[in-house]
Amino acid sequence: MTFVYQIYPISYYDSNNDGIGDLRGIIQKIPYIKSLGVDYIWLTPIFTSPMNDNGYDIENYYEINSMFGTKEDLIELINVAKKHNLKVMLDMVFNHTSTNHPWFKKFLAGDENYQDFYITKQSKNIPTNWVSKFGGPAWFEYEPQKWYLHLFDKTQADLNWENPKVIAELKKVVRYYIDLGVKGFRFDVINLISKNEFKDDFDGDGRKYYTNGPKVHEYLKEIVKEFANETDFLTVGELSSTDICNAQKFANSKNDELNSVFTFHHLKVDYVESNDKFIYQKPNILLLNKILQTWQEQMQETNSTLANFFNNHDQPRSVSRFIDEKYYLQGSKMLFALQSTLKGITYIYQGEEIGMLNPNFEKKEQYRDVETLNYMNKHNYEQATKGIKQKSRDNSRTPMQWNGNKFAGFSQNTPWIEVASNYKKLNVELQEKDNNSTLSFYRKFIEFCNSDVVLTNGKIKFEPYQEQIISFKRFTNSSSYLCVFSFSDQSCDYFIDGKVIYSNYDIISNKLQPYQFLIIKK
Ligand code: TEU
Ligand code: CA
Repeated sequence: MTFVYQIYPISYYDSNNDGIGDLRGIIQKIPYIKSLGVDYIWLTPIFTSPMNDNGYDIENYYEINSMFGTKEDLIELINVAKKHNLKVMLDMVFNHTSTNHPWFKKFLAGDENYQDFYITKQSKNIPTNWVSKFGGPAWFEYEPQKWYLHLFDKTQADLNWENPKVIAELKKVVRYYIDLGVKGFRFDVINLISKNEFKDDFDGDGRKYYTNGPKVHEYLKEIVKEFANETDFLTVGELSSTDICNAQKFANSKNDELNSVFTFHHLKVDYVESNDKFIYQKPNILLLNKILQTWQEQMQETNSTLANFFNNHDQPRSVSRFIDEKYYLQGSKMLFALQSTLKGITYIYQGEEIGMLNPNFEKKEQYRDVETLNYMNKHNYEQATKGIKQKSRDNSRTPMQWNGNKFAGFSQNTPWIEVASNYKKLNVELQEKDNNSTLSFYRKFIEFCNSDVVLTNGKIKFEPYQEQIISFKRFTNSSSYLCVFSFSDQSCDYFIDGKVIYSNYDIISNKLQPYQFLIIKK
């Protein structure tokens, strides 16, 4: 099996005590990362950037942001990782660049070579009624009656992939990093790159016109040619609001597109009713089961690979989201067992391996994320607090909790975002000493999965849903497991038919304990 560890560098480990995590900090932690048993590390963007969207607004693809370090630091990181048998993946943000990028500046200055680099329109009124993913209109009027498209922040201008020069430039970027020794890429919102119908959306926010556009697979295949012959190479595409049919193509087994894909339907189970993620809602487990089943079984049919995850830098902490925090120890183990026994590649987001929780920020001033700040500007904070606390992207961006010292051992100086106040109880150092901790469980479970043929190669088939219980079979021709996951905070009756080979509880009875999981050999 393949396990990938995602690092959000700004919050991982600060080696020079300026309050900002950096590449040399990651280098120091490589032995720790390797001790988890993972195969790859994925770093979210580390390139020069004004940091309006924490690096997803890239100013220069070839330069390392000085707050993170230098090109030499990156090379050293790749080499140290390699010595530990770890491969490094970088994050390629190719749907847009920062408006500070020289291409954009040349475009604005009227340079002929750059007039077709971005998606621009001339019109008296706003070209379409599309809504930016961070709120507000998706077009910016940079000169009277001239507009550029920005599906995200207004400082993130959408590139025009219709222009072959853009594709040629982006191919150079991937080549440059492959030559440095990088062994994979994560492609940011890669299914949004093809846009050709610029129409008003009367019953939506415009996504139907720019998601999985007509040339998206053609464009991607062109980029992928650049690393078709690389070995041990792993790519994952982030797919925004995708359908299964397109996801199957992106992650097909011919390897002419991507090796795997992230989709988000399973993490919208706590905002289906309102369609506004900042309105507080409890997750709907019935729906979670249905989405996991549909995606797992249908991707399997075409031999397409899913990237399985419950956490990343855009999502609240999964334990706070799905588990009553009273049971965080058992719950964190159950969630990891679920995501690793599904078929596909398992992604672990920093801090998840110690069961980090949402920080529960009380004050407006504690938040940093552009999406959250935009939302706060438009809504009454007192009324929206509960939802913001539950869903803000800052929930996962607080510093990694290394130990019980000041600032959780992340830095000796005030970090760029506050440390969650629970760090004295919840940190790596304590969990290293505890054989029953979430951290110890992650290590053991990864080893177990890697050594198990059924989990590595077996097929998957879901069982009928029972109140708060998700279960499925993993099986080969010769063996079969029933994997059972309780999302209930109560114990409930459950008849075990077979031998339990793994659980997060010592108690095995005819009752499932709160958040118990079982792997049962038939
Ligand atoms: O995210 C894309 C995306 O659509 C979301 O996960 C996004 O955070 C969410 O819709 C907001 O509600 C990617 C990156 O992971 C994210 O950090 C960037 O902000 C975004 O692209 C723009 O590059
Ligand atoms: Ca630093």
